[in-house]
Amino acid sequence: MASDFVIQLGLHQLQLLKGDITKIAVDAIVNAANAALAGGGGVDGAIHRAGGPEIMRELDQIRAQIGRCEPGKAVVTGAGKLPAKYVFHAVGPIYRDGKHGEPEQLASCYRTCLELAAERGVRTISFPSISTGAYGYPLEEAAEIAVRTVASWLHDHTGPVHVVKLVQFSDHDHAVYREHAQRLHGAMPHTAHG
Ligand code: AR6
Repeated sequence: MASDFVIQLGLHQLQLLKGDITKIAVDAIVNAANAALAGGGGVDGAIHRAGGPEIMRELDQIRAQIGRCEPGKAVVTGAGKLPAKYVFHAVGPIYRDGKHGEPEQLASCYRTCLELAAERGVRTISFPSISTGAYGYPLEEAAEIAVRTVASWLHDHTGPVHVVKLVQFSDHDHAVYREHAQRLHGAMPHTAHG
């Protein structure tokens, strides 16, 4: 799958792609999970279907140890049959009005997963548009947070994480992300293609 938009940040790349995240080979795939780590619909359902039952078995063990995973945090499993080594199950905020810590929690999902990636020597990582489906986060705001948080983290960190793919499931979502990435490109010292 061709990358539609790339921001080059030194040695690192932020890519925007439209597609099914379960089909894109990376070292780590981020899931948009729930606090119960119980599986569900949307991208969570797609990841468990494609990855197979092994992922839920690992989550059962994690749940037995920690109970819930609070919004803004993430837990790690293997990736089963997915084309990846790890799945990072990040719990996005359920959107209320944006005044209950949702922006901070959403940004924390991206940062936490990037930290988990760096700790594990992950070079390539893909994210879905966390919280913008069932959890109702307005897409424009979520796209701005996703693009800004990842770009700023990449800008500030040297290390193993080289390519971050933000994956949108629809043309409309992709166009919105692209608009925000282009705006950011104008504001940051780097080169972009696409
Ligand atoms: N590849 C990439 N993106 C996808 C895919 C896919 N295969 N399938 C859906 N999306 P959502 P949330 C997009 O609802 O809002 C679950 O039940 C989708 O179009 O999956 O964080 C969990 O268990 C949307 O843009 O996640 C939680 O209970 C984006 O992924 C709850 O939903 C996120 O939508 C989490 O809600």
